[in-house]
Amino acid sequence: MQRNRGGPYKTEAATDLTRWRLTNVEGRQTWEYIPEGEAPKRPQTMLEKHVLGLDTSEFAPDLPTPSTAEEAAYNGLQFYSKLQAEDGHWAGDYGGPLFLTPGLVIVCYITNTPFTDEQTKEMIRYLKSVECPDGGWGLHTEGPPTVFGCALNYICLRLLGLPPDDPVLIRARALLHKLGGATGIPSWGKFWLAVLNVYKWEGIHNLFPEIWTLPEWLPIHPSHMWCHCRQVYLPMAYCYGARITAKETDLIRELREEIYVESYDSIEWSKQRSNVASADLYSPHSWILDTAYYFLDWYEMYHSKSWRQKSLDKIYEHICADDEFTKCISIGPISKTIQMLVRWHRDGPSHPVFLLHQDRVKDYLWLGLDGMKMTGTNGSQLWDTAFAIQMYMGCGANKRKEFRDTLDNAHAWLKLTQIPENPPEYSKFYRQMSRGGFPFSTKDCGWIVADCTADGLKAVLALQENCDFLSQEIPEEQLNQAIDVLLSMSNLLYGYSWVGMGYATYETKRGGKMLEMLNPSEVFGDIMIDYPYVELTSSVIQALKKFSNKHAYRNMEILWTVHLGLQYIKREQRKDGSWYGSWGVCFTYGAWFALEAFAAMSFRYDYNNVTEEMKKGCQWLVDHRLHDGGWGENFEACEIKEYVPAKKSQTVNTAWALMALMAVRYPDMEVLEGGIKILLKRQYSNGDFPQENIMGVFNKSCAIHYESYRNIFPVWALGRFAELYPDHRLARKQ
Ligand code: LAN
Repeated sequence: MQRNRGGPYKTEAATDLTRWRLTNVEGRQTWEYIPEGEAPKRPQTMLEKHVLGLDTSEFAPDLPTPSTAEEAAYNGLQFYSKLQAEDGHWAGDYGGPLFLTPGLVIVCYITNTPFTDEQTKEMIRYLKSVECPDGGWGLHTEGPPTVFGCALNYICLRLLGLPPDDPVLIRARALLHKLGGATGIPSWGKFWLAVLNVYKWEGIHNLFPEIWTLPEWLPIHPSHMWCHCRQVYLPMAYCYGARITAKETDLIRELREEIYVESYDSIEWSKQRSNVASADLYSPHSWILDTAYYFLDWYEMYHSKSWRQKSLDKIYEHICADDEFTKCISIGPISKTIQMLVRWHRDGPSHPVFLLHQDRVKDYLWLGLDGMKMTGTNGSQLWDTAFAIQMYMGCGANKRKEFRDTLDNAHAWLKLTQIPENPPEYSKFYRQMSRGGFPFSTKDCGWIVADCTADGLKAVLALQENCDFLSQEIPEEQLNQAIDVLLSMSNLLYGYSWVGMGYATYETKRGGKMLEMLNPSEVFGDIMIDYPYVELTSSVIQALKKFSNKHAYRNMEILWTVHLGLQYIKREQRKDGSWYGSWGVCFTYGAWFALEAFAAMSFRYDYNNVTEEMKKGCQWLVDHRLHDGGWGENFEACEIKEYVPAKKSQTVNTAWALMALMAVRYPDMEVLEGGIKILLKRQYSNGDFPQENIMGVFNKSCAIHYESYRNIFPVWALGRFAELYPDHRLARKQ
């Protein structure tokens, strides 16, 4: 089935785009529409116009045509400075997954949380914009249609007010029926449909809320799971246990008639529990999981009421804690939405925490080129800003006066975003220490990530070591706290193999790989535990090394950690010399992180100490250039874990490959020239770059869009080339 490629693409606006304003306070991004008739208090900024696809020529006019990498990088930096938000961070679109907005719309429907007319129109526009070429929707914007995507987004549009005879819905319904109808929706979809009262709870395998009351030493206890998995199944189990179900309305009755092939009353619900359409299936149930379900489903028929209540109370306590720690943002969009539903159900619609949940819906709604969508987290603020700063510093921007404010403002924002305190009683809620760490998005969210901490720290160190004009400083003690966090996240103490030690994402690796046999999600891979990853390990190695070059704090431990980290990266290399990238598309992303780790550990071609792994890694990159001299990969590589070339080279993949090769000072200049020429050719005259294929991924199967990547990585690569090879004719004017 056909899929879309690339984007977001600008589509026809559903509202007057000139009336939208984006406010950025301490990283919190909110879009507001100024009602017709009311005069705007300020004109639109460059950032607003840019992300909405309006004319930005008054802010970002054409720049002198660059003929060298240095000039092109300079153009890119000038352009990107104009996109910095007023609070110092860089804001952008973080859409891509297509199973988020429907959940939110369902919860808002049930809890009577209104969207404004303009939000509604722009959400409808979004789903129309990302429809697959033959109709319907997939798991994400570059995926082929699935039952999950079609059923949820069909329902979403109906709840937003589209009539069933709208052409988009006619196409989606036909496709949904062709795929077998909504009975074959994967388990997370079954959950949403049951909550909305268009599917029976009986058609869902037991979500077993009681698991939360089992002893924590049991390997299957949720405290051993990956935090995202744990935090999603937590409120899901509550809804299941309490059977939270929407009140039947006419619309709900209509939906029951629209999304199934058979008549609603004739569906045998208990037979649908494991019914998952083949178009959706990525991780089939293991026989162990099926056996477990057999017993759990049997137990459900006779379950103890008091144990159930005790379990729900415990879950509720955990939900309250997460709401408190994250100011109702939660760790991600799914848990946020379901926790909002639970709080409404248990505490009532006027409870202050539910009201805060309603207010925090805005944080997840981004208005992009193609309409309004719920984003993968409440933004990618820290991640983008940390990389942006490293790009500026990598291009030597601190030497140009004109970028001082940009750098100073970003530094102030980074300072403010470092987490100042641990959540109260954090270990009771299976959290780890976070004081000193950096989150992926904002301080308010507060969930820290290992590589976000590492890259946040790298950015701060780069600024504080090289800019004498900063108006504030992050004191030594706080830098040390970031080191404390990073060392606390090492997997050494958790029995991970001594021959190497990789870093996981938000926490240490707490469970065995065997737990993956219990992955109930059907659509995602590797979600059960927090696995070690090449990218995260590399980021941490780089940060620790950079820190220990100038600071003596915990030096021995750092030495051990980086050594074992590199061993892990070596071990993860595939036979053909490549590294699989888990959070970016795909092998060029892996290669970039892996080779940077070697460089950080001072293994480089010009030091004459290249290892076999490095040679093979570089050779893999050289061998996988496309005919035009650049690099390009398609998202499918992430799913099948094999290299899949894109039709033409992609600037971001090209930049990653170049950064990797330059990091280790790969000596063949012709290879570098080929890539640099591509970047020079693709850049727009105002310093921006074209948006090409989607470059982010999670859990093997879902793509996610990082708007900043197309600006940051090409410019960083161009700047690195100009800094490293100043005498090269492509680098600088001779
Ligand atoms: C992210 C986004 C950032 C990403 C990196 C920092 C790039 C990575 O190096 C570590 C993992 C991390 C933090 C990450 C984890 C999973 C997230 C939060 C996401 C991909 C964004 C969305 C995704 C989340 C799980 C989406 C909700 C879906 C579920 C399956 C729960």
